[in-house]
Amino acid sequence: MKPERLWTLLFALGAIFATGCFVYARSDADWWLVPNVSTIGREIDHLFVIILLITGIVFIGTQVVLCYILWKFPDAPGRKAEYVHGQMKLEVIWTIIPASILVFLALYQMGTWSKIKFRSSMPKVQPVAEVTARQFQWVFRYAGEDRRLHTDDDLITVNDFHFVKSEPTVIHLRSTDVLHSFFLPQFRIKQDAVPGLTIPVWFDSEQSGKFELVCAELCGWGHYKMRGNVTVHETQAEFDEWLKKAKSEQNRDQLALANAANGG
Ligand SMILES: [Cu+2]
Repeated sequence: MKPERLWTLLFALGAIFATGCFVYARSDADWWLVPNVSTIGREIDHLFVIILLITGIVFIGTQVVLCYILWKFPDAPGRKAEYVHGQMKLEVIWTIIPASILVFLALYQMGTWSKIKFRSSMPKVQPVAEVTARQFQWVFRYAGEDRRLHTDDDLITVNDFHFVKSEPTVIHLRSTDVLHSFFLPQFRIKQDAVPGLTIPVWFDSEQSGKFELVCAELCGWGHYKMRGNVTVHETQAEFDEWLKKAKSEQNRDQLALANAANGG
């Protein structure tokens, strides 16, 4: 066998082996398949699968063609490379195909996008909290018993987000310094927090339990620690109970702070 062909064969086998190792090593990692718990997440996962299928077919197709060409046309003594100035027909074809795929994807995802992002499809409910991102934490301001934000009975928590299962939940997202990104992986929600803007974000959960919130926009040296806990309560009563308890703890802490400041 010609050495060029041997190299081609080794290259192809190596690529298959490396892909296999990668898939195997990642098959039980968390980010490989983060389970989805929201209703909208199913539609987003569906879009991901479609895109993965298209890019997967193209990737495998081009690799097969590449290997075939390496195999079929090895170097030979006296063989000169052919100079091709351009091929109008080919270039038109390989411009039109990707362009049509992109147009198809753009049209296909529009329904899902409008459901999540358009203000007109935002559920008509009071925001459960105002979320302020800052270097490097998430500050949550919950409406107290009066269910209105920016009143005296608001509850403030840091990196601790709570809401109720099955109900559409709205937050108002802000940033006080730089760009951050509010990312709830299990809910398939990702929204930039932009200084100067208050952006409503909505989502829901089909499961109660503990999940995580992370910042998905590199925002400075402490970006890696900008994460929070998400608790989805089974019922509104459970949420109210938590709110009441956290509120009394906050009042107690504030009283202790005030006493300390007064020297008592
Ligand atoms: Cu960040």
